[in-house]
Amino acid sequence: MEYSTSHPDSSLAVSANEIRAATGGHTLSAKNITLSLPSQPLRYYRHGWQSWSLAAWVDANRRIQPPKPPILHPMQIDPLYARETRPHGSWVGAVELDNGNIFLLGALGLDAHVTLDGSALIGRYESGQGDWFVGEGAEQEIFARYTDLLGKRLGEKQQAKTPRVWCSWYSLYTQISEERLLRILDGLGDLPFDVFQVDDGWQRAIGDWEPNEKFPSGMDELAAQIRRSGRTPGLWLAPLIMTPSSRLYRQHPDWLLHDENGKPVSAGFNWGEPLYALDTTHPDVLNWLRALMQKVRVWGYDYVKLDFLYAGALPGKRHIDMPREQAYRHGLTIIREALGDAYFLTCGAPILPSIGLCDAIRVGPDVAAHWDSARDSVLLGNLAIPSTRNAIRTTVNRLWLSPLVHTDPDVVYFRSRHLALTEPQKRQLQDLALICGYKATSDVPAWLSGSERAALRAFLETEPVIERTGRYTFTLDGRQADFSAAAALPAPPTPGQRLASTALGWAVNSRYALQLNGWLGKMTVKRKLGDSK
Ligand code: 9PG
Repeated sequence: MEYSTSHPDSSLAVSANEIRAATGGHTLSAKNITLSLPSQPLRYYRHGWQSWSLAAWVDANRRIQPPKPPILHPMQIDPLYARETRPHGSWVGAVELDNGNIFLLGALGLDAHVTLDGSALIGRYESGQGDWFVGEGAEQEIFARYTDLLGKRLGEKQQAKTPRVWCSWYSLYTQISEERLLRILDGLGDLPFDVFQVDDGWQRAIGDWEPNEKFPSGMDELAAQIRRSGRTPGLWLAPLIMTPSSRLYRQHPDWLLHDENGKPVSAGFNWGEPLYALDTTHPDVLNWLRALMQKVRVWGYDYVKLDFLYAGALPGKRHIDMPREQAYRHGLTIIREALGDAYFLTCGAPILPSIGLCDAIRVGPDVAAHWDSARDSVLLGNLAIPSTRNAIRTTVNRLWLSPLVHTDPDVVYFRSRHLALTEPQKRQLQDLALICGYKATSDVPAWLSGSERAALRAFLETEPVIERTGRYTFTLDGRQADFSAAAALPAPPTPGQRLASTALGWAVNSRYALQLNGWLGKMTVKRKLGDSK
């Protein structure tokens, strides 16, 4: 079957079932689809699998090596495609045609991948056949057409408003305690935050979602205190993973996702331990998840951030055999039901399978107190590692999702204390949050000067008129914002750097290197907290 674009000398060959006309293009049903483009395109839009995975326009001639170290692959990319160096991405791919149009191939179902091979754009469903949208047009319009169709299949957001959130992670990291959080809650005074969100550090272990000794009054009492201050209590959990030090791991080894050989599937490495995934097709796991979500609601948390969710969609052998993203979506459906009307933010989440079942998705990697690290981005080639530039790059390339779901760009900074960002860098991050309409910070009130606190208040109160003037350019109440420099990829490594890269990649690919790195990070946070109660 032939599919023609408006391009003067192109006819794109498609082998597929029935092609139906849709606004801006066509839809068709196929397991595999190959579109022959009129010529090899210059740039390719690659869309990473989950929140933290890179989304960017890349030079189509550039082979992007998998990020290092490989031990982190399950938590940063779709591990199934770790060896793919052709331009590729999850569910959707797009190219720039030489008439200035964008040509887009996007899956309308789960478990799909798009790859560019020379001048052929290839789409593939992992299991069975599924629907595709193929279209050509101006960039914003063609992505909007794809988004419309996705919304019809997967559902759209239900909550109208995004809350303004104070989140504990990007100042205190795991060094939280009931006492410290209550002091901060008090220090926020009348700053207009809707939600006070407790992040990682309250739990006994990853898997044991009970308060540890730093929360002696219990999580319900903390929620009540937050509520008394006039804010909505928020809580972080990572319900689809567990670590070997948890009781859950010892008690329910059969709940883990296993590979074909019966070995537990790696979900990455964090907190100094390997991570394992729960099998969301196991009835006992689903009952446990339902009860956990209900418990969190009974404690009093009405804003819930669920993290490391990709684990539910990793490749593996499941209790009930079903495609991996469908298995994840099945688990998420039960979670959503149990959460009732709570505001539900997904993080570390495979993007398409989360749409329609949550209120917000984190659409980039974590911000950090620094802009960019040459070690991480050039030597390790890792653009999913926490850094403010990495967060901006991927978020700005995922704004097309905003009609479907609230897009969380991660927190912004107003402090200058304990921060290695310049004023323009901080401003870029703040502007992106205004564009997303999602406002959050972790700044500790005691770290803010009077003028910084005033700037934070103004940010929380403002709702500027946003206009998009280009791929990376916007105006906010007439003021220009340009993310082009942040969105660009770092230059490829020089021959000398490639050598260093190999050595470093090898050196950090071990639990000991990651444990050392984690320990150093913890010491830095402790030092910062030591001089500011
Ligand atoms: C809590 C944090 C915060 C944060 C989340 C998530 O690739 N990585 O090694 C990696 C580790 C942690 C991480 C993101 C990536 O952070 O995004 O907001 O909740 O967990 O532990």
